[in-house]
Amino acid sequence: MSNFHIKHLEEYYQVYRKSVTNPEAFWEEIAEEHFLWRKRWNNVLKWDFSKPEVKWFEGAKLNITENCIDRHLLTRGEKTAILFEPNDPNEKAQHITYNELYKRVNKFANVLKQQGVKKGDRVCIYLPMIPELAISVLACARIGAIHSVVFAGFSATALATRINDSDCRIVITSDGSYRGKKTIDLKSIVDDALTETPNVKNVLVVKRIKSDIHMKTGRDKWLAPLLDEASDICEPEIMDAEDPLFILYTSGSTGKPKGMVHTTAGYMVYTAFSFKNAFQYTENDVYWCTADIGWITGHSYIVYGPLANGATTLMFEGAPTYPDWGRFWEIIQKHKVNQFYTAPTAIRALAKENLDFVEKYDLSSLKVLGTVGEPINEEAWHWYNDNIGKKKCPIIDTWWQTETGGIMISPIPYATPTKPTYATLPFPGIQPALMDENGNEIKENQVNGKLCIKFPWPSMARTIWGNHQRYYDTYFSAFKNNYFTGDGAFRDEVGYYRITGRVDDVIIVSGHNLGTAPIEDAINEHPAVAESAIVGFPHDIKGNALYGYVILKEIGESRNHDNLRKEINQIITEHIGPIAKLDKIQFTKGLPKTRSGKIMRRILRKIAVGEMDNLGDISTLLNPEVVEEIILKRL
Ligand code: 7RM
Repeated sequence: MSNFHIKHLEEYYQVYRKSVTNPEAFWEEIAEEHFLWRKRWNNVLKWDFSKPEVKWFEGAKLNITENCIDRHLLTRGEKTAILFEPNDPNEKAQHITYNELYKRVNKFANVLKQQGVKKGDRVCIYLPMIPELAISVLACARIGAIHSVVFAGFSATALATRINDSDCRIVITSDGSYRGKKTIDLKSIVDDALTETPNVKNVLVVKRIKSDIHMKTGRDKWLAPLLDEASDICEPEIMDAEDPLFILYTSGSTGKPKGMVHTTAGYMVYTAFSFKNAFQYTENDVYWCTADIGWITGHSYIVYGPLANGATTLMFEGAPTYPDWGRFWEIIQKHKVNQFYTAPTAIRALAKENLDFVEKYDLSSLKVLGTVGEPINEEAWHWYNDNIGKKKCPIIDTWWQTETGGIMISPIPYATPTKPTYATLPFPGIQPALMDENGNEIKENQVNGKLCIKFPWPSMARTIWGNHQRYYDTYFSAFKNNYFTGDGAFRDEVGYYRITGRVDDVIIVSGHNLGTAPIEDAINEHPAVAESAIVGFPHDIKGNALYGYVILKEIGESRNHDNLRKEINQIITEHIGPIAKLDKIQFTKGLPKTRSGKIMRRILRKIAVGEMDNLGDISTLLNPEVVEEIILKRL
């Protein structure tokens, strides 16, 4: 039996039991066997959720890039570490070997040093999905600088807020980026942002689109000539286990974005461990996660987790729609991808298109399919299972958060029997709890509750940058001695978890707790429906009533809308019961989404209750224009 690579359900239960009976021994064994340490730890774990304070592997010394790169050189030097697939299908893919990655990271690290970056300094990275993004992340880690990657779809204002919050003095960006048919002038967004960031003195610019851009003398420098002159050897900075590795901002329901701080050793151990088990990666596999490195999914499961396992990790620069809706499937065929990890929102968008886009390609290399980011509805799950996995690939519905650093609840493929819409079982070392209205743990099965984690795990965030009090208030104040996730969950008769959505998405109708996800699932079963979102609005009798925003497929557009409304409520009645029927159904062309594809229910809720002048900041939305359409056609 191996703690690090679980292969049967039986083994899962054994490993799980061990991990909760003696967590310290469990993680110590994994840490000892699978990583390179410069000095051993004194304590495996010290914790106190009332502060909160959590320390894993205290006293240990290491560098995460030695674990992700150097130690693979002897056995995997010529293996592809990063497989880069450009936006333009006619541009050649790049196979960056571990040997080459070692040199490029070291050169980049030496450039950062030469620019005055020191251990503990914050470095803002604002780059598209090109190899330099992964390389600059690793270069920071090499010298002990704290990276703060900002997703390159964010606006100048959002970028400036993040730069100032963690006081980054240097920004790494590019002259532009390609996405589908568009080129985006990233550098001018940075220029705009930097009018509001007095402390940034230094901008390093990667050339990607070879455009003639404005370079501010004394501040902006092209990266290529600096890299050319830099040595390809850079001794790793030896870090303490609990030294910060990176900051990553996540937006809360209120207030400015929270800079979640992740530290070195625990994050490394857990992302490596969870990558191996969640994807069942074996040596010659090609693994592809479609997320952007600007999100936690990209940090943990494009960069650190895969590289710590010596894997080949594919990075895709482009969009799923370019040159057409077949691009994902074309890439899977071209690079014989074995594990594919994407978001339900992408699956739903792809499922709306003609199946010919899928059927043109040979997807037989696939072994594991993953989803992350939001609940996957039953219809999308089956579409993914039938058409992409051909019913032969387990689907791992992985639940986790920026704050958790790694996958928390997910099937282990080929071990855990899957169940559509269920994230199933906790990973070893993860101790979930469901809480009732009074803050007490519910021990029974077949119950709904608020999802907490009652024991620390190695990759949990340690604080919010510059605001430990907010960290406590947000996550540790609602349930004493528990980390509160903000999500609701249902636990079925065998102990499988189904994430029902953010707890603030729970709507109480006539005294019944209704999660938005199951209702949306039911609606999405209607053949004319592409996507939907439910919110509550006050109702004299029921307390709350339900307002549904529904996107129709083409076949729906031509049909009588009143009939469609009746049919949708009929489906809801069949799936959940008449209690969950919608009072209002508004058909719309789009739903307001965050840049990571999550529906912004907050905005929909405000519109449903008629608080249109008080929508808050909608500038960070992916598609702010849909808000106007929704307001105009409000019922
Ligand atoms: C990895 C990531 C976190 C929130 C989380 C949930 C929702 C994520 C699932 C999910 C249902 C899933 N980080 N969420 N995964 N809900 N099933 N498999 O997404 O910080 O950006 O978001 O996303 O509400 O709290 S995140």
